[in-house]
Amino acid sequence: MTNRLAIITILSLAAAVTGCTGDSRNLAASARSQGSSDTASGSAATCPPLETRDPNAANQRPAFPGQTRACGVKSNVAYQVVVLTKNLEHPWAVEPLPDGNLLVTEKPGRMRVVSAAGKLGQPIAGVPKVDARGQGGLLDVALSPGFDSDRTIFWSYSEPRQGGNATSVARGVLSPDHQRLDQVKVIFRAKPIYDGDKHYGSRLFFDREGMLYVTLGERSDKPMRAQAQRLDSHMGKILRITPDGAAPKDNPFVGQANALPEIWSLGHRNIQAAGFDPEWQLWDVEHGTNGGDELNRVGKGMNYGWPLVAYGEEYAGTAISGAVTAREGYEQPVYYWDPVIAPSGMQFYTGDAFPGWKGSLFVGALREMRLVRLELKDNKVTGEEHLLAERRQRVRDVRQGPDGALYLVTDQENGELWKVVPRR
Ligand SMILES: [Ca+2]
Repeated sequence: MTNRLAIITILSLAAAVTGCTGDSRNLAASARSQGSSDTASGSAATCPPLETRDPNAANQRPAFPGQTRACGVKSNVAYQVVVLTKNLEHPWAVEPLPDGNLLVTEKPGRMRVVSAAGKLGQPIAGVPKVDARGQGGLLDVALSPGFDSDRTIFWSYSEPRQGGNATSVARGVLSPDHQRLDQVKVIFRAKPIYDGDKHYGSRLFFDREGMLYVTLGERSDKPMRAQAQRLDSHMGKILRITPDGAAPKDNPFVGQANALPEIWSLGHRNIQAAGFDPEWQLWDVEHGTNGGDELNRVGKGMNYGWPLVAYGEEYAGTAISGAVTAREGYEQPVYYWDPVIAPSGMQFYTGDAFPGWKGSLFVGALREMRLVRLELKDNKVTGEEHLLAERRQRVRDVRQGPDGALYLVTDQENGELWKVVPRR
């Protein structure tokens, strides 16, 4: 109890000293000029960093200035939080619908629509059975690019399989009364099957060609880690498939012997946050081990390192066996968190409701129980701000609605759905 109180006190203090005072643009500009002229490795202490606690992995060094512990910045945006409901059981995803209602998933295996006013709809019929043990369950949901006319949605889940489970993707047509899903079809089944309960990924989102991206974890257990580097496994990958689940011909490993054609990028650990920026550049924020959560700018066919190249250390405090923090041929993260935040859900903000947040990358934090806001410039992180920490809830997903509001769900037995709007 004493330890727990101490931890809460430390976290509260950390939240209280969020950032530094002054103009965030000046701080960011200062960091940029320093970053471009100083290529030596080591600290980029051009301004007070937001993170001041001891790192998890004491001896690791960033590959370039600004790769971790960015300047603390304050957007000074006036917002208020409307709690739409407190009655969701471990919600995993929120997807704003064009009509202002919100489609949400709950990890135990339910999907429902919450009205714009916060009224909880009945569980939608037609969702296939999920394996909800551990980190498994009903995961992400995405709207078809043609949702307005086809009313089709896609969702991911840990599917019970013979001998274990694995992440699958299904699609179905949402009835106009939000009561049921019709024409339900499993379009993709990741392999191999594994008897575990961790690191399923997964986020779903479409590119401008109408291809569906699926992010996957490597199933966490040490014997499974190497799968992230194997092209004959879907684990620890970002995949790109058609809405029917087929591999597009222009995927990077199509035609390569012993390579699965759905793979877009490899060497990922567990991705529960990913998406496109306004210029259609793909990004992910993935769970590392202690001291190794990372933001990546994802390229076609690129290798993000895990478990050979990674920041962080084992949860027991020992080095990750066989891993280094940098190696030729493996992509460096744009940014890493040490200590970790445990990222889930992300959104590049493009709305008009909050002009001061335009261009910001929002990331949900489970362990740190807050919403992380990053400022980026020239593909580097120039500022970090933490919001909503006073609410002390694990943020599982963050999405922008058509109204420019931000919608968040929190990972609890009595999980909440928040709408963040400008303060009147
Ligand atoms: Ca990496």
